Amino acid sequence: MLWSNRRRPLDLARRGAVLGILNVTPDSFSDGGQHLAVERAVAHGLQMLAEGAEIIDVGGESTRPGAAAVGAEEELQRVLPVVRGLRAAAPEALLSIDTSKAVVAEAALAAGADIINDITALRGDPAMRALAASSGAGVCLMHMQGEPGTMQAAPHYDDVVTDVRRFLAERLAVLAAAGVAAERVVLDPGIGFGKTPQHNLQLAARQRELLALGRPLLLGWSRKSTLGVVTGRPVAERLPASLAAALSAVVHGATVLRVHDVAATVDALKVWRAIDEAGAAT
Ligand code: PT1
Repeated sequence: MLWSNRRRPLDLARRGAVLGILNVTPDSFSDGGQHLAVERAVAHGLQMLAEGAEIIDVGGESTRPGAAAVGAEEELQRVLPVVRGLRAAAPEALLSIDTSKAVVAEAALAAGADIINDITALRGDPAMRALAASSGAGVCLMHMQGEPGTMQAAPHYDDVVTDVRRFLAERLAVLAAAGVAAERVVLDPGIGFGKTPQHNLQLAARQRELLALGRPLLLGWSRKSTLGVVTGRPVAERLPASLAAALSAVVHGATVLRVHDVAATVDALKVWRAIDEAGAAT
């Protein structure tokens, strides 16, 4: 156990918790104005909780390859009402805030978020480390080579798994020195963040080498372009591929799965868990 709010702990010794993606960007819920957009986003978060998500990840800045950065004011306006609304409607839920800006993370934590999900692994904003230490929030440390705007230009590694493992070990040490206990941290190899499809697939195949760092793993494969390369499918047709990647991740030891399609992923995990428990019982 380590990620929790005052009401509910999440058992991170148990594999296969679903984190539902709640993007609050202008392309997601905004036709019809700001008020409606907030209502719809909150409703979508509640829907994912009803489908069995353990955590809702609220994000106001797209970080997919080629995405442009947004300003702090804009990001705050997008995410804060949604965090507030979800916290009010779902006091038990675990909420994470997907941001690289300390002002956004701080306001979201004050509004009831429990976890900082910062794709820069707390390198992007110098104030983020102190906030992580003083707030007591959970932290997801993710590997990324480069920055979202340019990271897919020419990803290069000597050995991607060794490089990612070394990076995550270094970040764990930096955070420990800053007063963020390892018990609060989950690690993420950052699928699609400055990596070719082959790099991503190697990380999936050799996930166990990352587990050797002694922390739970979070994996985000949902609808990503590597799945498009493998299957030849456009983003709207990647659910089967996403389920296969999620199941592979959990079989290889992942604890948290970051997904768009919560109900389908929860079903897939139920089947895996039933098989796993039948094996354990014999
Ligand atoms: C992730 C993640 C994230 N992914 C965490 N946070 C995104 N902790 C946003 C593509 O190749 O994996 N872990 N926050 C979304 N980013 C991407 C990256 C989306 C690549 C799409 C692609 O299609």
